[in-house]
Amino acid sequence: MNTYTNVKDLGDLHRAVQEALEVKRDRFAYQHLGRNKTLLMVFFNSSLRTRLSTQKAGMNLGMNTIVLDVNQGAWKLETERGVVMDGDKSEHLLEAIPVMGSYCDIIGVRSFAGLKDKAFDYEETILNQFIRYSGKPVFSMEAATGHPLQAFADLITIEEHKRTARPKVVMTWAPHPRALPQAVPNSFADFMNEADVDFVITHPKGYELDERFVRGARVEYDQMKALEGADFVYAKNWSAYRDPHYGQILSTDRNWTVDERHMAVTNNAFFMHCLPVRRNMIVTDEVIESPQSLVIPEAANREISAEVVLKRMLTPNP
Ligand code: AN0
Ligand code: CP
Repeated sequence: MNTYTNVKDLGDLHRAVQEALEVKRDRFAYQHLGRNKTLLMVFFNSSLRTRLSTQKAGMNLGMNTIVLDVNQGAWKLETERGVVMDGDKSEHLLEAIPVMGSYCDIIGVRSFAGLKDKAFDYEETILNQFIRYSGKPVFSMEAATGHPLQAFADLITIEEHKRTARPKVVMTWAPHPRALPQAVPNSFADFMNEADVDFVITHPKGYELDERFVRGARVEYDQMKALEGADFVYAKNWSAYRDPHYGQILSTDRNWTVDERHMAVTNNAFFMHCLPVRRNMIVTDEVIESPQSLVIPEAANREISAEVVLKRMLTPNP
């Protein structure tokens, strides 16, 4: 595996989940694979889970890891080509990337959508430059349009907890005070569309996601109706995708905050969120603290999804 940016890079998804469950049973079984190999994790944005779980996954595989926080101590990087660099940016990404590539064997990149220039974001300009110029296998640690390590961990969590062969999974928009990217809901939709689940998306009008991720999924604008009979409730905020409102907040309606009233119409559903979560905006204290809440095991599975991806990148001719 040379890149990991979306669900297709995993190939057979059922096999990938089985591999994840096998890795989880003995996460040190492949320690020899990463011997004398270096993982570089490059962060343009903050992180708790991705930073810790991916580093832990690398350690499980015997790798050495280096973490670079681009905004703390590195030179300020220009990302656009053709710019006269007479401002505060001292270095161009086009030099920085091959230099970073020369010090490592695998690179993970976190680079959120700026939410200002939709074409720049949706062309995955920064992630693709890493793929093109680093000379090394590259994986997304949440880039502009996707967060595939998260969605893979979410799928593993659903597989571990499902009570029926084909559970109903509802992804619901919920309010948030700041404009957030569409990466997490895009990837979750991408994975659910490939998985054996009954997948429904619910959000206020205006929050329609990119069709390339939604594909044939059912979109239901009545949140309560969407949640009826759900086995899993996956909450997430995102900003508008469609023009002319790209990156904007169109609603802060707290009726969409997942509370006990919402959970009551479900099939005693499990509650999921990728974290970090703002309590009593996205979900109430009662729901996130309830026995049905999977947010902690879901975050723990980030170690497993990262380990499968690194293991595949380390395996010669898989
Ligand atoms: C980010 C997002 O919504 O994409 C990261 C989630 C994993 N969340 C925030 O910035 C709060
Ligand atoms: N879910 C997730 O990616 O969390 P972090 O932003 O803390 O890495």
